[in-house]
This record gives sequence, C-alpha cells and structure tokens, in this order.
Amino acid sequence: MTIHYDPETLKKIVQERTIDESAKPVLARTIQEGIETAWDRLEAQQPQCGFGQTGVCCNRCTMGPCRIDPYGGSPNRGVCGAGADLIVARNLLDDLNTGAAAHSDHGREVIETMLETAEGSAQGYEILDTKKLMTVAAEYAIPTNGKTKNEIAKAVALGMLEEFGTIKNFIQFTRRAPEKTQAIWNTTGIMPRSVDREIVEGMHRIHMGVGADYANILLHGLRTALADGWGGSMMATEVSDIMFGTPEIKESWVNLGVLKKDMVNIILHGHNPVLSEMVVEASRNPELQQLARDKGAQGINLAGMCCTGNELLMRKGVPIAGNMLNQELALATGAVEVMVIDYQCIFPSITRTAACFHTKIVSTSEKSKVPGAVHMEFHPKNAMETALGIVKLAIENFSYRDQNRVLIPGKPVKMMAGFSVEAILGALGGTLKPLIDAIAGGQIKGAVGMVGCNNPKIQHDFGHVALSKELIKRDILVVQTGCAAIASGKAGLLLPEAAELAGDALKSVCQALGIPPVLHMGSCVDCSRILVLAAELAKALDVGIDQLPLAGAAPEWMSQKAVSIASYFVASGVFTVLGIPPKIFGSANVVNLMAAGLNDVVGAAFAVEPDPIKAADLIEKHILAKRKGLGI
Ligand code: BF8
Repeated sequence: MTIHYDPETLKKIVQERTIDESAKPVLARTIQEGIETAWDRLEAQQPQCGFGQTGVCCNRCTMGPCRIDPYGGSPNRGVCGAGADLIVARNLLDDLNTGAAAHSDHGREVIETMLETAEGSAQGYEILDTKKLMTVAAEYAIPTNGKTKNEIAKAVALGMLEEFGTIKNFIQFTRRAPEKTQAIWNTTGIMPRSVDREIVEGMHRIHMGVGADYANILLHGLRTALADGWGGSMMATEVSDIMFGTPEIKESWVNLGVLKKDMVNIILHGHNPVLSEMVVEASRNPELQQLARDKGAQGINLAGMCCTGNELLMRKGVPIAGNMLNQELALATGAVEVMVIDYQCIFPSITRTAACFHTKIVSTSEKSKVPGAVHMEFHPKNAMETALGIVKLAIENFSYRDQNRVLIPGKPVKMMAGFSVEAILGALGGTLKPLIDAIAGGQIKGAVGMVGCNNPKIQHDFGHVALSKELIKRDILVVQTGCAAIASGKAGLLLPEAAELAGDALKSVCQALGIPPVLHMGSCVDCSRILVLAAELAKALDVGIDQLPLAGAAPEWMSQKAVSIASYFVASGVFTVLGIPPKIFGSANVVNLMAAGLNDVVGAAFAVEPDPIKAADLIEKHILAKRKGLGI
C-alpha cells in the first residue's frame, strides 16, 4: 500500500526524525509504504505516562500497581508505605541491574567460549592474542612457565568465572584502577565483591519491603555498576581481544550504503562477537562463494549493525550499516538476505519489518528467540557448522530478492576505527607521555567518553554529532563507543580530515599523529577500554580518576545498559552528562543525590542537558576546573 504525502511534508517528517543522510530515503519509503518503525510507534504512544517518566510508578507487588503524585500531592505513599524517594531509587536500581546483567552475561559467554576453546571442544576458534593472554594471566597470578597457550587460557577463563559468583570477594580488574580511586571505593563501601553477587543483591534490595533508604539503595547501584565496568564488561573486552585479536587502527566504511545491490547481504546485529566472528570465517568458504555466484550474485557482503557490528569493525574492518535506529531501515532497503541476531538492542518488531520483503531474521541465542525468526541455535561446539548454515541460507534466499524493490541509498562514508588502548599507545609511540604532555600543555584541554544509543525522542544521531563537533571545536578530544561512534562515523567525524573541524590546538595534535579528533574505541562493553585509559592517565600523574580533566556524555541514551555505564563512569570519578532525562524526577532527593551529593561520595556526579551547546558548556567548565585542580 502506498500512502501519498506531499513532498514537502514528507521531507519535513524525515528531517525531524534523522540527520543520517543515507537513512533519509529509506525512512521516506517506510512512511510512504506504511512500514512501521520506532518513530511511528513513539508517536502512537503519546502521551507517555508521566508517572512512569518520573519514576514514581511501582509495580513490584500485587498490592499495587501504585503511583505517587510527582508534584507532592496525594497519593504520596504506595500501599506498603513506600514514598517517592524509595520508589524512584528502586526503579533506577532495577534498570541498572538489568544493564549490568546484560553486559556481564555477554562477558560470561565469551569467557565460556574461551574455556571450551582451551579444552578443545569449541569448533573453529583459536587463541589469537597470546601477548594479551600473558598480560591477563600475570594479573591473575596464573603460572605460565612451561604451560601451553591453551592451558593458560583455561586457567584465565576459570579465574574469571570464579569472579562471577563465588566467595573470592574481589574482582581482579578493579586493581587496574589507581590506588586513590580504589581507596574511594573502599571507604564508601562500593568496591564490588563479585559480578553476579552485586546484581543478585541488587535484585534482592528492590524486592518489596527490603530497606527504605533511597541513598543506601543507590550506593549499591554504584557497586553493581562497578562490577559491570571493571568486571563483566572488562572481562568481555579482554577475552574477546584474546580470542579474536586486540583491535588495531584500520579503515572501513559506514552507513546503509555499505549494502550491495549485486551481492548476498548478511547483516550481523546484536552484541556478542563469538558467533559473528565465525560468520566472517564462513563467508570466506570457497564452496559458499561459488554457490553465491551460481545464484547470480557477485559474492557475499557482510555488514555490521550496533555493537556486534562494532566488534567486527574493530577487529576485522567489516563495514557497518548503522546504529540502533538504522535496524528497521536496513531491512526496508529490501536488499538484505539475512539479518543474524544474537541479543540486546534488537527490536522485537524486526520480523514484521522483514516480512515486508524476502528477508529472513536468524536468531542464534537460546536466550533471545523472536517469533517469526528462523532459529539456528549457536553453541561454541557447533559454531562453524551454524555459521556455514547461516551463510548458505542467505545465499539461497538471494534468489527470492525482488531487485525492483531494492533501495540502497547513496555511498558509504569512510572511517577510521580500531582505537583500543593498545592501538592508541602504538600511535603515540608506545607511551602515554605525548598525550599527557598535550593535555598538560593545553593542546588537548581534556577528553570526553561519549557513549550510548539512539532514541527516537531526539533526532537520530543529532545529539552525538552536534555535541562531538562542539567539543572538538573547543579542543576537547572525544573517544566513543557503541551507537555514538557509529553516528560519528556516518557524519565523517572518524576521519583524520575531521581535524579541520577541531580547534587549532587539537587540530595540530591530530594532524601530527594522523588521527581523527573523535576516536572509535569499540562496542558498549568496550567502555571498559575508556576506564583503562583513564586509569593509566591517572596512574601516570599519581592522582585519582576524579582529578583528571575528563567527562562522560550519553546524548541519546535509552537502554538499561547505558544506566549501568553512566553509573560506573560516575562511580569511577567521571562527571557524566545525559541528553535524555533519567526516570528520577519524581524524587527531589534522588535528583539531588545524583546531581550533587555524589560529588562528596565518589568525586563526580551526573547532569542532564539535552542541548548540545549547553552540554558542551557544562563539560568545558568541569574540565577547566579539573585542570586548575591539577595546576595545569
Ligand atoms: O550496547 S549504544 S542502543 S547497540 S545499548 Fe544498544 Fe545503546 Fe546502541 Fe550496543 Ni550500547
């Protein structure tokens, strides 16, 4: 069915929804052809529930659901007697727990894959980065003399799995933080004891009738977030590097234009690299390449989406089709044979979108089944078999593509990615000294870790791109992960040429090093790379992370994982600005604690500022104050 819009109205709707040029023609198609997207569903949800938005709706037990008047009127207590402070704090901890669990459970799966690889029961994997394996083994005090690579990898895997739920009582990677930061965690009682323990205890604490002190609940939230950032997420990053290689600087391409009209297109969407790495291998299989040619295609084209895309981009240079709000649009190009999904940030609606075309959605995780998808369950022991089967399915589906309906917009944008901490050190000549000198000398005023999602509540990619441009203009280096990094890639900010948009001082540093002013550091679990970089800078200066001229930003965040990330940034001492208000404004006490009180606890706090210019003002002011504190 075609819905007729006058061209100006259509252009205006599209413009209001996204700044992604490659997305615009496809978005216009969805509107004209009645293919539903997240933007349409957001409209249909209006007006959204004010109790939910301010965090004062409690649905924990069957005496409820209860809601509190966020303006201080009646009712001001739920049936159990919980007031706004408690309800808001418990809801926030619930979100944070969910996010920390998602990251950490992903981490556990990567570690289990390494264990099975080391034991010889996984199919198609090998340990690629022996240097990192040895570094991590040393941190875990694992003897390596006379041991094989697989024996060491097995011991590291078991050492990490220990830290998920046993009584060891600390997480090794927290020892990577500077001593002054660790001291803050110990003093305030938020040093995480184990990954699963903090999450489970968090779930316990939000049960009906467990504690009524909002501050106590939120402090545990910080401990849980640290267990994610310095635990589950950091393990996910480090073990993925050990298994698949630590990222190095490389060039690739981004936006919906990476799809190819004459090739079999497979999109890899989700978060965990363990299967998608195998799909990359399987796509190189000569028999399958031949089969693709037999079916009339020029070959097999892989494209990433969201953080699985970031993982493959960072290590393999696989082009990336887009970020979270691109997922339905990628399907609406009509050019995708298969979209492979693992888990997280995958719209439950994608099978409906795919049904408008020949596209098959292939779910692969036992945890993440989607009605309407073909389920090809992945386990390390059948990894290669599953990957080969998925690629074959895609090739066979190419015959059903209607080329007349294919809409691949424009050309992809070139980008540079792969900025692991190791790659950054490499670019600096093996030491952080040039970076520290540039910060001390003022050529780089400070740095911002910009992370997080898309959210149809604000124009797609605008928050990331506008804030990034404003920061680099002020000589503030930006490092990014997740959908933020993909947005910058599409806008051309991940290229050395983008240094032209930076202030003169930052421009000269970027030009001298041949790097972009915005660095792509990976997927969302790779926010742990940002922590490691911050820790190394702080250790070099013998200060806590909270004393550094750093900030965090999440201009378009939406997921529970983003709640955890922002919280571990703050708990680690990094002032963090959110572009979307969290659901806490029903409690003035919670807002005051998050926006100010935490400064006295962990040396950092949150701010909410949707306007990118004002957000940059807040960040710059904070960075200048920290510089003053350091006497630079
Ligand atoms: O983990 S940035 S929308 S894709 S949650 Fe999801 Fe947000 Fe994107 Fe990656 Ni992160």
